[in-house]
Amino acid sequence: MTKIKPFKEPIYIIRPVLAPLIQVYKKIDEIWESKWLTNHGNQHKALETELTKYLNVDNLTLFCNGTIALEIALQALELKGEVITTPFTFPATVTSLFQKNLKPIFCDINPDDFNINSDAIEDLITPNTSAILGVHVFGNPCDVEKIEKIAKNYQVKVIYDAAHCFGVNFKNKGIGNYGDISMFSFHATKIFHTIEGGALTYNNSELKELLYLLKNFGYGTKDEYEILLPGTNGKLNELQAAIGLLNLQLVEDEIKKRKHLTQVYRENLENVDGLKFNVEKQNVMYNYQYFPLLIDEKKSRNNRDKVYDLLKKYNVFTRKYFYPLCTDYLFFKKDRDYQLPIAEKITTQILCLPLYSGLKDQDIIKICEILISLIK
Ligand code: T4K
Repeated sequence: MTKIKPFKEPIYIIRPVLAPLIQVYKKIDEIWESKWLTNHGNQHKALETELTKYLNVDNLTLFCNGTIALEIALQALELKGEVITTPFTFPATVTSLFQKNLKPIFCDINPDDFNINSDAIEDLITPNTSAILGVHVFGNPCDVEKIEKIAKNYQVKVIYDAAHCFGVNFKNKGIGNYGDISMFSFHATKIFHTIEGGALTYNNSELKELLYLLKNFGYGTKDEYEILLPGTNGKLNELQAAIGLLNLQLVEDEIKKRKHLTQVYRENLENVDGLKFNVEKQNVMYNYQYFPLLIDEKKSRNNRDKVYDLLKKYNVFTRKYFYPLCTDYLFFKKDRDYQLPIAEKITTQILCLPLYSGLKDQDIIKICEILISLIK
């Protein structure tokens, strides 16, 4: 330990955005008054409308969380066989494939943005491939244009896990416009949240009715006793939708503050040998959901795992998103020799530092000082 004193209170990777309680009480009042708690009530309708506008998309359907939303997306597109995806993601991306009896085929990632390497996708396509499932990791858009070309050529679908991407734009278009379907997560740890929640965005408006059926037990809208499809319960309730409406008013400010704090991190860490963070790309409007960096074990006094443990002694709780790789899950049986050198390297070096609007410049500067003392 160096002479730097630990933080008095724990600093977590993220703290949820919290709307003023007085506004929350007002919303609860409204909901109580309406006696309508779930099953697509007024709050739900209003949130769907507002989010469609905010995310700049044609169609949007709300869900109880991002994982269920993704599973339903796979079902709605009637995918079969193999889906090409990334091993560098949160378990939900890949477990949703297992849930829908789809076989994940893992593609390596780019060293600079940690997204699926679009140049390596074609080699993995077989007659059994039905889709490409890309993840816009940490809010960095995948190579959407190349992926679209490949998908057209091979007649496969494209789904994006945009869990980290609320408010991200690429070439002046909301990121949810790319691919056949995109999934957003509204978990409490996300820049915009409904405590738990999620959404699918899509260009084909014909999907709307199907998605509604699938998230509502398969109940038809015409005959209330008719079950048309093997659906599930994927509904977002009125309280969650109301929290979303309140949080939507806070999101711009949250992004602005995080952008500033990200700048403070960058200024304090940019010349530290052994640390690397990704460069912002042109044509992208970021949301600053996370601040990921790589720790090069050859240049640092401590490797990533050691740094992660030592930071805890200073009351700084970072996260190794994403470690382990999905190919290392206990239940995953490798039936082929995957070549994933970049993903294997990145997963041992990645560390996401605390980033949320409640942090002050001095907090970030102190985190940087501690970090540098552990690296040099
Ligand atoms: N795809 C991707 C690429 C994803 O990253 C995710 C979720 C999904 C799909 C699935 O979407 P959802 O089904 O969740 O909508 C967290 C989130 O739970 C998870 O939603 C998120 N990705 C993932 C990257 O992060 P954990 O296991 O790291 O969360 P947890 O509970 O350890 O929280 C992290 C820190 O946040 C805590 O140390 C303290 C703070 N925290 C957390 C909560 C829940 C709070 O201050 N207050 C809170 O209420 O997964």
